[in-house]
Amino acid sequence: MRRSPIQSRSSIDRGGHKKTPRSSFSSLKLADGRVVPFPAVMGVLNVTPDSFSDGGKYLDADSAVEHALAMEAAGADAIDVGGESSRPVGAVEIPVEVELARVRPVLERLGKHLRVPISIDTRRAEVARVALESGAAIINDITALEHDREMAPLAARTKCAVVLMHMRGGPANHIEFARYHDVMREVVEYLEARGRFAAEAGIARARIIIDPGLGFAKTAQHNLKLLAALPDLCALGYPVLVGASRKTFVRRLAGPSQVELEFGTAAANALAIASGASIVRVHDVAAGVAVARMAAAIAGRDQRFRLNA
Ligand code: PMM
Repeated sequence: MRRSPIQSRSSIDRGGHKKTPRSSFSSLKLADGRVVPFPAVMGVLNVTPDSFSDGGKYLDADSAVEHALAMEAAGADAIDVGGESSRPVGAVEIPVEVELARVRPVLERLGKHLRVPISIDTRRAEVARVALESGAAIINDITALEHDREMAPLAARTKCAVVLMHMRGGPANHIEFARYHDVMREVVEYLEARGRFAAEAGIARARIIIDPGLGFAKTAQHNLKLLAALPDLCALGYPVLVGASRKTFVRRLAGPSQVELEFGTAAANALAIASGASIVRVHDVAAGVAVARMAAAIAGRDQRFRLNA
């Protein structure tokens, strides 16, 4: 019988304890020579009127750029700019021109002012192309290069890094597709296949990042199972990005107040890093950096945060 990728990779030590597989990557090396050390904190900059947690706050370019610079000063290792909302209920599909009009002025200015890499959160090659021309180095594609067939060749040609996220359906209707026989197995198998697709399209393996897509066609139970199964995802051999920040399942479990949401996010991120995640995508960068430092040190992944003892 053919063994599944999960079975064949699960690592049980002699005492029968499950070991956390270590990612073989300690950093993301970008084609321009910049290095993003892991665990890394990616700050979210949504330039949308309706994103779930920060919709409407950074619509004008001045406040968006100011916020990006503040996140960099707070220790963000990358800034993820998005112009299309994917909130679980009520997201509106927008034409590419609208997405471009939102992100272009922000990207042009960030390209000149930001030292840390810019990531563009888009599923459209046209938007990604404009972002890369403005200096972006990472394409964060919530459809794992499926939505736009030009995306993979663009990424291969420009040698940028890519985030391949698991989702079903589209940004506006994904929650209708939150049905699985075995969510962990299905997500792992999907991301393994998309990683292979990206590599075959010519994207360097070391610049492929995978993401279980918490909240995208997932119920709270699905998200919890995926977080618990992160070591199996890490065992695929790609850096893993986790986006738990302020998502609905955190709101439901930890509570809706600002403090509850931030602590709930912190708990998810700490456990994700302890389980091998390489990048956490967050709204509150200062909190994310503190969590990354602490969790990395406890998990023995403290390459940047070593104490001088
Ligand atoms: N979540 C959102 C948007 N983009 N990209 C990746 N790779 N992973 C995520 O989990 C993710 C994403 C939605 O959250 P937001 O509206 O708070 O940005």
